[in-house]
Amino acid sequence: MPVVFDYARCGNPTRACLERTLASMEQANYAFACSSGMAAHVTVMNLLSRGDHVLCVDDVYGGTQRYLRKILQPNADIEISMHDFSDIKEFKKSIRPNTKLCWLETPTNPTLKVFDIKKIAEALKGTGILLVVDNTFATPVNTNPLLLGADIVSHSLTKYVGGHSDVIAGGLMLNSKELYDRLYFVLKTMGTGLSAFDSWIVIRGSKTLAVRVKQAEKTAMAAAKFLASHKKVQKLVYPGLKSHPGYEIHKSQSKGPGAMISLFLKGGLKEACAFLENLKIFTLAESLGGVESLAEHPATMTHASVPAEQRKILGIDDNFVRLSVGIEDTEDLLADLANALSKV
Ligand code: P1T
Repeated sequence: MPVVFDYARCGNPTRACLERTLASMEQANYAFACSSGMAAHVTVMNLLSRGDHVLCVDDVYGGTQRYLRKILQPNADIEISMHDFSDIKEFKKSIRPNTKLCWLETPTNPTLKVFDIKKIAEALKGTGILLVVDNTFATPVNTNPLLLGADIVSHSLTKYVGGHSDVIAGGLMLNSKELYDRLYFVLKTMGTGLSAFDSWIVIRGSKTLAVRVKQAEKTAMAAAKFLASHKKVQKLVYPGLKSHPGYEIHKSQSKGPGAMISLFLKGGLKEACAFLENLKIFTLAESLGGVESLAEHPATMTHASVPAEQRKILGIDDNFVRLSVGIEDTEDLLADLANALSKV
């Protein structure tokens, strides 16, 4: 973090204060506060050169995929491949001689797949490939990927850390001074750093992060249990339930299950729309991690830009609704879900 503030694009005292907070949250030596989660991603991706390869997990935020597929690949001649990282032998096979960056989300957006950060980091040891973990869904309250071997942690601070859906911001946390210097050069040159005012908003939100996450998680667990056995639900995915295939892995690397739920209704688009239209407390909107509960339809909203065949493979179908559980009264939220389901 700069100690001399000569021009606010390069650094400002309020951003520096947030960066110290972010570093401590992830037990990192260094942090950057960026103008959005995507700005944080772009800052990291600018470490790449023409001909490099990015090994990306197959289920990531739609905007991340759009950037990789529609900008980085065609414009910068960067190779992209997307894989399920569950099988470490297969994972190792997907590494190419020109792989420079491995991009991981866990749990993933939107299908909540869980991957073993430690095993992936071990597989990359000695290769020089940077492991970046987008920790937005897990939050620093529950998971600290740097402690598990990641090189860089990325956050959309717009979500849980900001926490009030009133700011767009991103964060990067890391330990290496050499990497810090390279990233700082990109950030100051491209102007991907966060403004002083937005830094202040994120600092304010960060103070209640832990209590918000724990309250939301309590309701999310109750909601997941309720939904899992509901007759109108085809499948319920939540890392806190033993039915989740990554339950044990998640438990081993995370202090809590988080407050995101993937809900697959019986039926298709008609049923999903009826459910979404009848929710009263959950607001139909993109984004997540705020104090207010949100519901969205990944196939037509956050992940509409993911190619249809990839959506099919991942199960991002018309009957899929993503829930971000907020901190409203638990009983009220459960009643809202029950009422909306009764209208399907
Ligand atoms: O919106 P922004 O602050 O730029 O963050 C991008 C981003 C990065 N990483 C993850 C895991 C994300 O979920 C996001 C943004 N996601 C949404 C807006 C959404 O509704 O999923």
